[in-house]
Amino acid sequence: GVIHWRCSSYPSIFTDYGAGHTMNAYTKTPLTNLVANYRRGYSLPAEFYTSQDVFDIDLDVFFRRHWIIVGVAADIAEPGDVRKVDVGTTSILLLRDDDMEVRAFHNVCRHRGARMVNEDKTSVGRLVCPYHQWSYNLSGNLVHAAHMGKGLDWSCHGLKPVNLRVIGGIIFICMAEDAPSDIDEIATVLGERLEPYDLKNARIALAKTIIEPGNWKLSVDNNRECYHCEGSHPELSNTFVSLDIGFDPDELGDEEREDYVRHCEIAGAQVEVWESQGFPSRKVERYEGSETLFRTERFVITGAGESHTLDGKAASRKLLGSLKEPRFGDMHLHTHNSWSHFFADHAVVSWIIPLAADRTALHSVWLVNNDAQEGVDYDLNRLSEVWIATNQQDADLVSIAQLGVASMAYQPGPLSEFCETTVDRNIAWYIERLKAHGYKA
Ligand code: 3BY
Ligand code: FES
Ligand code: FE
Repeated sequence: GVIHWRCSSYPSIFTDYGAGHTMNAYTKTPLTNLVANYRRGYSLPAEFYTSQDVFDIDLDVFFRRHWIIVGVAADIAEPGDVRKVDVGTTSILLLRDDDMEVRAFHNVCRHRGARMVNEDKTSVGRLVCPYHQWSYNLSGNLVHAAHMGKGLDWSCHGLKPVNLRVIGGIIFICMAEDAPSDIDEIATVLGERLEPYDLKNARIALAKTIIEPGNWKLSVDNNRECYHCEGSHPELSNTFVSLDIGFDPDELGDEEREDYVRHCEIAGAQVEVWESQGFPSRKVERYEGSETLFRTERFVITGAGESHTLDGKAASRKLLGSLKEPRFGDMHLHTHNSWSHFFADHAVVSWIIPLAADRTALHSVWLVNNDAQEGVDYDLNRLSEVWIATNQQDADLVSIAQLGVASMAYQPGPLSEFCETTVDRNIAWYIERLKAHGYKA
């Protein structure tokens, strides 16, 4: 029989989309046209995921001109601790200065511009450029430059600072001079929520980087839905039920629907209990209309109800910060380059950095109470196995998604109104931000 792939329910712009679509890595369609071709309720046209041009623009707009999460303060615990973060050709140093402040500088010497630090992680008294040994203290001031004569104004050759906010122990940076100001609102909401966990005094029990073989937007879109959870995340599914990821009620059996409705009622009531105890837990989300994409909510954990472990019980006996009660839900945080989950006993913070149009680094850290001892208070495998498995499963999904969108047969596909509304809003925010940065016809 005839296969009706030119299905009339698809808007004609997609049926005809093949014209500008090549397997070449470079787009032949200007981004402004691609933006105009985007249709709400669908995944993006292929070039958004495959083109080098779009990738370069994405890095500039979404990783230099918006706030991004690039780590946790616990990673640079001592004065002189330095962490290097590379975003495209830009290299940033995060460090702890002598006054215990976290700072962010461009990793570029003010003499002739050499990259100064080449290790991912190091510890220094001052930053010495390996080229001609110009040196900077941990506040970024130039403190040594030999044979430069009297004419050099040292005060205007310090390291270039990068906009930085440390919110509840999470490090946000923005490389633009005019960084979005709504970070203040996020600082208020998130600062209050993260306070009880005291993450700035937590310890990294495990840090792991994996490569997702796909575009950064496929990685984030994948994270925004749980449509794939049942099929791909057996470990996470023991404990994770999101309140508004949703199902088509008509497709659920009576028993399943009752279970889901009951979970929503219990979770809704629990959120109010937490709120009344002074722990903000209701959903706060910012997508379209907001410069910074942000979502947080405290979810009820199913199973034993304490943590994202295989059995749902806390993995660490020493809880984070001032917490006394292990049933404290799953406070989650989504931004356009991160997803994190905060439990009473540990937290897992994950953020992505695009490496190429079809390659993304996913960094994760598992945080525990500074006093918690491995093998005594927690078993590292039990603490980390659910999210290690989940992130790898997601990386594998991102990989097949990238392979598919790179094919000549791909055309933007319809999103589920029940399970993929956050994907839709994520994509709509992305397009809106491109337009706001001038990429519109
Ligand atoms: O919360 C997360 O990180 C997302 C939401 C649904 C699937 N994924 C686990
Ligand atoms: Fe750094 Fe010359 S480039 S000292
Ligand atoms: Fe997933």
